[in-house]
Amino acid sequence: MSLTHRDVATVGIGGPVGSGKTSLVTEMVPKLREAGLDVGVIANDILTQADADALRERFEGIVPEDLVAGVETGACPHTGIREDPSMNLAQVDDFLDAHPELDLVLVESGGDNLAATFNPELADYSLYVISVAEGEDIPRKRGPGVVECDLLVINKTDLAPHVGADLDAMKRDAETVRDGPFVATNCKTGAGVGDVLEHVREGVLFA
Ligand SMILES: Nc1nc2c(ncn2[C@@H]2O[C@H](COP(=O)(O)OP(=O)(O)OP(=O)(O)O)[C@@H](O)[C@H]2O)c(=O)[nH]1
Ligand SMILES: [Mg+2]
Repeated sequence: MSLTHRDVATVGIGGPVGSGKTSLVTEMVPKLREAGLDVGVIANDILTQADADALRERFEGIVPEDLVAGVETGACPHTGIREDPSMNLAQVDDFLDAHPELDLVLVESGGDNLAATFNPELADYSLYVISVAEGEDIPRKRGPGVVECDLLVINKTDLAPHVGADLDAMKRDAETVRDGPFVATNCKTGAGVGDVLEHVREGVLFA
């Protein structure tokens, strides 16, 4: 994948409301920092700065606070990441003005309805996070977010037995509906997050 449009790699993180996008970012960032990478984070939220505020607090001491920003997209999360990503792109530029050394920016989308895909101008690589607790038939429904992302993340694997979801069926369906890879994660323990980072590295950082 070539990074022709700007001087920093960007990774979009989409997925339905509550699937674990912020939790995944929370797990990824310390590991990226341990690997020596300078990271910025943008959290898109419909009407608040809630995720950005929570992330800024969690990353205190490991990410400068001006590298964690919220973008309020208004009613529809798709707009800010796909149709008109200008607010997010302006934020990436602001990060770069203050921190030209940046290696990577993570952009969390607001929660959507399986349809949100990232504008390639905004994201060089895209993750789509679904949760087993939303029902085992989510991959089978072939939402554009699930099908078209670079990496599908099936999160909350720990909850599968509690909600009667067949994780193996979800994995089989993910293989059927997608050409690309998927990873199963538990963001409560960090299981699988290393695999997510390997894909991200292959997708953008060492491209
Ligand atoms: N059991 C379990 N809970 C999880 C896991 N990942 C996230 N959660 C919980 O799920 C809830 C929602 O997680 P978030 O990370 O806020 O989800 P989100 O996708 O960022 O949500 P929005 O930004 O509001 O769309 C929180 O209570 C998390 O603690 C997981 O792997 N297992
Ligand atoms: Mg969130």
